[in-house]
Amino acid sequence: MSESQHFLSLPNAPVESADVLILPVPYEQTVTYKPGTRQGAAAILAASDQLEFYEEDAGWCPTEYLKLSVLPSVAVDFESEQAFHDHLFNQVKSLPGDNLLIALGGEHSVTPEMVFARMPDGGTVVQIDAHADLRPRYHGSIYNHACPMNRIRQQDYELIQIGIRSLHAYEAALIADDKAITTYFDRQLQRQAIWEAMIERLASLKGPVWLTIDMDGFDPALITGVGTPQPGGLSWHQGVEIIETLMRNDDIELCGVDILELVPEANRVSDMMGAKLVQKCLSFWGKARGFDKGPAEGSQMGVDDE
Ligand SMILES: [Mn+2]
Repeated sequence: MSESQHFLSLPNAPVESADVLILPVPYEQTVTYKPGTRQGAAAILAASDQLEFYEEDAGWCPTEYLKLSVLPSVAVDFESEQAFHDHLFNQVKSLPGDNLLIALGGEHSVTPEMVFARMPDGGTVVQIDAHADLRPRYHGSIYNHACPMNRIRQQDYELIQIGIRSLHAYEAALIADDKAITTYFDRQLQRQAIWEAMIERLASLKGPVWLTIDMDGFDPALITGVGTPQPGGLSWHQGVEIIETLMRNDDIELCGVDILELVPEANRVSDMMGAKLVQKCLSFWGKARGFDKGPAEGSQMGVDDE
């Protein structure tokens, strides 16, 4: 029994009427290097206490209009990896649609079941990550956190990878062969023309889309709190530009976002970055969908704003 959790310390709206669902998935079973990602979701929610209601990029207070609900954490103690993943699928499948789902990890192995549950008719997965995560198995398991994008490709979703800078030769060959995978390697993105082409690709996407953010996609000088850090990576502003581009694209149906692989650290910088990523998502998403012109009945109404 976990006590209830909150975003921005706001009261949780009823699930059925919430515009934004935040789902903690504190699963850590297959990590290979630095442990602690099971604490990631709780740390992001704790850090969110320190955010302002006002979101400075879109220039509004999203929670004046958006109703948020932080759901109970997904149960993670099961006899097998498969049993957990089946449970996760059913749990996500049972949620109402027509809202923004933001899942907080936990390790990267949790993405496929959420995509399968929330985006059953196919679509595009946009992945921010240092690692390709395209291994067919790792340490004997298809559920390892090195494998989720392979599982997603097996179900025929298109894949756009951003920031990749660590991969097996097998994964490099797969990327070269598979026309449904577009990989923007980290080093290439240092060239402005390639960065702009990537942003243009995101701006012109259509149909169902899932955004998966492995926090190690960012520069570890910016966010040290990840399980498998790699030098290089996205800057904060590059990350925000990617999120803004996707959230403002009206031609896509955004089926969900996940923010994963955070390993909280004592300095709390990484935790705050996770919290602020959540805020950017709901701000750009809400503004692009005209919530600011609707009734001011969001979660912060009636709450002391000091
Ligand atoms: Mn990953």
